[in-house]
Amino acid sequence: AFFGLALTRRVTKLRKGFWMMFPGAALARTFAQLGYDFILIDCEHGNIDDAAMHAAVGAVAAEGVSPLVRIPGPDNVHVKRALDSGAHGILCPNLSSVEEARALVSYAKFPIPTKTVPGQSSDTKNNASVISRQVSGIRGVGSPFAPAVFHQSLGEYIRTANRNTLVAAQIETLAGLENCEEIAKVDGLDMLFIGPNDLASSMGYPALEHESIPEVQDAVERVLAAAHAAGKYAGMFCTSSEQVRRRHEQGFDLMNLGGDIVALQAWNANELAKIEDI
Ligand code: 3PY
Repeated sequence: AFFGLALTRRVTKLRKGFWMMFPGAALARTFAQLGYDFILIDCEHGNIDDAAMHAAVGAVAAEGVSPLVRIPGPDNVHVKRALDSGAHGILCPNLSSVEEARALVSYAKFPIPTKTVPGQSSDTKNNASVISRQVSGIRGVGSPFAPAVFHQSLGEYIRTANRNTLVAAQIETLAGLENCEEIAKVDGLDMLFIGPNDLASSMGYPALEHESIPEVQDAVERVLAAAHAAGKYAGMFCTSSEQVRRRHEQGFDLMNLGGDIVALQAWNANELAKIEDI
């Protein structure tokens, strides 16, 4: 089990996934059928707009796989749009401070009722205690799409979404690194996910060389330790099965095995090289 996080009735673990930057429900469904636990739909750097995000989220969830959305930035509107599409979780890039982490969580969580409905006993379906141990936030009510993706009524979705949706923050700036221990402790934040290219960049190194820079690898260890010390998950961006295995053995909880564009380029480069003479 993925630290006991019940994302849906069918999905009980998130371990390895695939990174999607191209739009398309058919593409999303194809990736979801390959045996991954999650598909990350990248709305930060990917070519995926709002409508394409909705299509991909629905297609992935229908296969019993968790759709996670990387939002463009730490913005209430982005969090709302992603969760309203039915995403099982959000990944926020460039998170650098405790204040940003608290704000992110509040955008992702429905307000927890503090009062009961007049005339209803406290154990009715509106019972606030169902989610009282969860973090309260300012997420707006309204989407009919997320409940449909979760096969729930709107009321049921509102009562359970706070604990069924994952909130993950990318640590990929020097400031985020410096604050990672405190960020990890923020209630309602489930995961620190390392963006190694941006992290290396922010530390003054060439982005793509991160694997061979000891200072960056020390930073990776620091973020991993910070997440686990706070009882949270640690995620790592990977581009090969070797990296996924190494990061898994290092203790990371969630990794992606590269993504669509990388896979397409690699297959084409490999196959094309074999017919260079033609
Ligand atoms: C990074 O490596 O910086 C990422 O955010 C992954 O795309």
